[in-house]
Amino acid sequence: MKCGVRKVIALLGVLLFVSTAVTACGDSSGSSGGTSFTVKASEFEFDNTEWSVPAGESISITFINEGQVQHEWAVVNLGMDIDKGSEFTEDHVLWEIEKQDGGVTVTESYTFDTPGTYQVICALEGHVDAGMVGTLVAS
Ligand SMILES: [Cu+2]
Repeated sequence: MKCGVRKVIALLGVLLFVSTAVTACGDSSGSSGGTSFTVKASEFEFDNTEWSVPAGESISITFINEGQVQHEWAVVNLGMDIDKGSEFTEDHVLWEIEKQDGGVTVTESYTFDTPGTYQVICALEGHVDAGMVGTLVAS
């Protein structure tokens, strides 16, 4: 009897561990990319934090603002990464999907001619500091 109870507890423990691991995997930011991909924005994160694209090819990016407030997806010029939002000026922007209202979906295309690792931010005030930062690698 006691042994059976212990087995049940052990089994519950394993199930809890597995479900936690699956949830963590589903929630955590991963990577995305290719010649077309989707970025979802919300308060205050992108659904991915890494994107990989082929340099020199037209990339189609669908941006979905799933949040309540405006968000954008701005690619920072090579070598101009910022550490905090207060450093940002429009001169930092190489290209961006401009700010969109909550619930809006747009698709835009851009070609990253120069290979490199680009910082991606939501440049709206406070959003970088809240965590809306990622990396795009063109290679
Ligand atoms: Cu934002």
